[in-house]
Amino acid sequence: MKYALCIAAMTATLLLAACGGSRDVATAALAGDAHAAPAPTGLGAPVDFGPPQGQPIHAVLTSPPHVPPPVNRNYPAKVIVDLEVVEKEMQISEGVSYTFWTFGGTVPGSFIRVRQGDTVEFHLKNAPDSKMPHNIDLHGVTGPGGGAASSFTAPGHQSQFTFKALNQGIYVYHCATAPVGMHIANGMYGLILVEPPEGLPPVDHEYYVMQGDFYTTGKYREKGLQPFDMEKAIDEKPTYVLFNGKEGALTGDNALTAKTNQNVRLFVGNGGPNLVSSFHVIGEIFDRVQPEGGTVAQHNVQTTLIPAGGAAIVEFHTDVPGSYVLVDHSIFRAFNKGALGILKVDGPENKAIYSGKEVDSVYLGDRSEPNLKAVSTAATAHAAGTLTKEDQIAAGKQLFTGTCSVCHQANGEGLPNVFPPLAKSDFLAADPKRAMTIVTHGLSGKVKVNGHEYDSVMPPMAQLTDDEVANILTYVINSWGNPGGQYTKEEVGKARAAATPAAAEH
Ligand code: HEC
Ligand SMILES: [Cu+2]
Repeated sequence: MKYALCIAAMTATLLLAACGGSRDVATAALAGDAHAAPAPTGLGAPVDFGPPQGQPIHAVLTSPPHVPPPVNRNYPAKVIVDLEVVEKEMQISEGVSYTFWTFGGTVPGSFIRVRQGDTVEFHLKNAPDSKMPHNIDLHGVTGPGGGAASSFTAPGHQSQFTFKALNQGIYVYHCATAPVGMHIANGMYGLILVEPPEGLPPVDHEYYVMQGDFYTTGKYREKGLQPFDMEKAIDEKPTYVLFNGKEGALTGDNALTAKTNQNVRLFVGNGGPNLVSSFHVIGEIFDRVQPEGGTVAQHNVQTTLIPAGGAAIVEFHTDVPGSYVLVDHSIFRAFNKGALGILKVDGPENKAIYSGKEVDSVYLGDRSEPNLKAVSTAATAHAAGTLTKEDQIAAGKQLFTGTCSVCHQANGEGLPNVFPPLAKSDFLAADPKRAMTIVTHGLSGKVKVNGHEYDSVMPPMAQLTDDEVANILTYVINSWGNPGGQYTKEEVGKARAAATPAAAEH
């Protein structure tokens, strides 16, 4: 019938080609090409791996950055996955909390690992204290909605559906309950690995890293419980771009680890909801990448694109010890929105490959620190009305590191002819209040500090909140032989609002 229609329409050569083309594909599939050995590429009906064998197996689920062990099986099994949706308040940044919606209590959700051909019996539970219904759409599922319609689950209920893992690969799963964007923005995504029948080649470390963009009503690092901002989400203007749902989830004490001379495999997903990730590890070259989670591998890759709702398998060998920085190379996201993690490689130097000299502290600043405890202490004290000068100095010191120290140096001495000193600065002492305008609006033009002239530009530190600026300046004015004093959040707010750039003629 279709063929007859084609002939009837066969007035243009183009159409003829189109009809003939589609028929070739159909014939090839019917002729049984697809029933040969599992083909990594090409169209056609899937290989029938046969019914599940042996006893049902309960899937091992892991929290990020951990990955369950290889399935290590040479037959298809029935695998039971038990996943609970939990809505909970967690830290998104030091001193900043957010009500996340999670698969398994973490962002990203629990990592699921099965083998191609497995029959997966999926149990989705929604905790009784949830406020919202949720469901799950697994990109590794063949079937309408990837399981979404069959898994719609009200608070205090559970649903069950079964699917056969027909295609191997690394797949994103996510909640698909309306408003879908909001459920994803709140952290409802994770990864499921469908191993090829023969498994993946063994490596020394496997890690689970997933990027996501987050939208809060407050600014980046604004303290307290921050609600979701729908307008920012629609405008695709995230407040945070993060690996594993929290600023610092992969830095300091939480850094990923490896030794030199090891093979590392990262399963890197991107939950979105909006941004595409330019995933890069500073100082490493990916020896092998399976872009988009597909079967064809790329080699010698510097940066790999990970679409929202996509994932990649990234592998490299470690040669030189040191800290390797995972970033979204859309780089403001890394240094100003949180998309930054560390892989710490320990072992003997390899001078033949790399000579040495670490510049971590300056490059990463406070983002390589395990935490900003003093900062949240000060925020809590401020909220309670008990903030002391000592709290401010302690918090200011933390914030100074990495924000101001990048230029003015950790000891406040600056760099000759480039960055003026803050230590014993006569310019600062002459008018301490002016410093609030300098930090909030920047400074340019000629300035004379301690007898030396500087003619450069300090950009406005607009990412800092009023209380952060007050804390930093209170620290500065009480350090390195400066005259002492105190700044308040309110004063900084006024200086910011005055909106006239600092005059520099001195
Ligand atoms: C990107 C580099 C850079 C960063 C980051 C930076 N500054 Fe500056 N800062 C400068 C430069 C350059 C000048 C001099 C500008 C000029 O020549 O007009 C300056 C001048 C100043 C001055 C007046 C001159 C002096 O030495 O007393 C103060 C005060 C100051 N900065 C404080 C800060 C504080 C506090 C921070 C952190 C919140 C900070 N700066 C972050 C580059 C920077
Ligand atoms: Cu949901």
